[in-house]
Amino acid sequence: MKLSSPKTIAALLALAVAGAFSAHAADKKVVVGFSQIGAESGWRSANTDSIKSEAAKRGIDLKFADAQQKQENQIKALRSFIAQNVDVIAFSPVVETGWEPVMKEIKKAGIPVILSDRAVKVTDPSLYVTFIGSDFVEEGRRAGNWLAKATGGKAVIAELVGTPGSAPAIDRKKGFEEAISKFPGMKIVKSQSGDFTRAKGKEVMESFLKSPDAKEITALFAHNDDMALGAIQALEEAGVKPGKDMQIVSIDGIKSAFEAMAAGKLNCTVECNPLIGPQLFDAVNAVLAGKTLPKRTAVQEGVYEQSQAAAELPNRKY
Ligand code: GYE
Repeated sequence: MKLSSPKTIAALLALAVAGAFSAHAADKKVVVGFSQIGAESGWRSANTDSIKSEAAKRGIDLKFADAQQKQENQIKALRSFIAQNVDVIAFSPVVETGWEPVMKEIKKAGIPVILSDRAVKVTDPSLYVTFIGSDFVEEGRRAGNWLAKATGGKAVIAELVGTPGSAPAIDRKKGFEEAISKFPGMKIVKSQSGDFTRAKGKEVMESFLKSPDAKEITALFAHNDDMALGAIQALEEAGVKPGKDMQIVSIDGIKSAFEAMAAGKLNCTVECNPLIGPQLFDAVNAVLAGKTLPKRTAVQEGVYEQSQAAAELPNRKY
């Protein structure tokens, strides 16, 4: 065979291309686009840290976008991930609805989607591979059951709701209401959104305290710790003793909630684990390896009271 024959040249070229390609494939990093909701709470910051540090540990090229609690920003980020042709898209949807069009675009581009932390409402379940997150209805139930036990089934309750339309706000309310419905002496008399932030939690609690029937309130259910912590500040400023004059239960289990419990100001926190980075990237690898994943992966979590706070504090990782 003559070295200069067209056939030989074509064969050599093919070899060179294949070699270059496989070398590229070997050092090519997995690229994951992640659209985060924002930085609204201690939970969220811990969640972001978990995702970023796990990606770094595994050598994954993470394109991280913060949506500042706005769905339109998340949709923009998702479209930019399509344009960048990332290997996998993951996101934590701020609200449940309105995702179908952009998720169809992602599917058309052939990019697998993993939902992290919050769920979406879509008619076509093939628009995502798996949802990794907590059971928010169960968390609401746990908060309601704890309050029923602590108050002997008698409580006039104020509720600080999470972001309107978000899965945790909808589901936690549902679970809590279901649990307290078994107790005729328990009723919610005030319910308003504090958008999962400390500042809004404080503001809404201040407005609750200004209402003529404020003195009747004996308990507070906050959909997350940050809002409860804001409310605690409002109560203290108004001369009401949080944790004593008013029983307070919230959800997440962040370190500052344990500190507030140890100080006797918060009564109970229901755990919602934000450290889902490792599970998320396990799912990314499984998807890229062509494995089938369960449609839903739950996160393990518990319920903690004041009496456990001091012992548990040193163990808290978020
Ligand atoms: O409880 C809250 C955060 O989606 C579970 O979002 C999450 C919630 C969490 O802002 O603190």
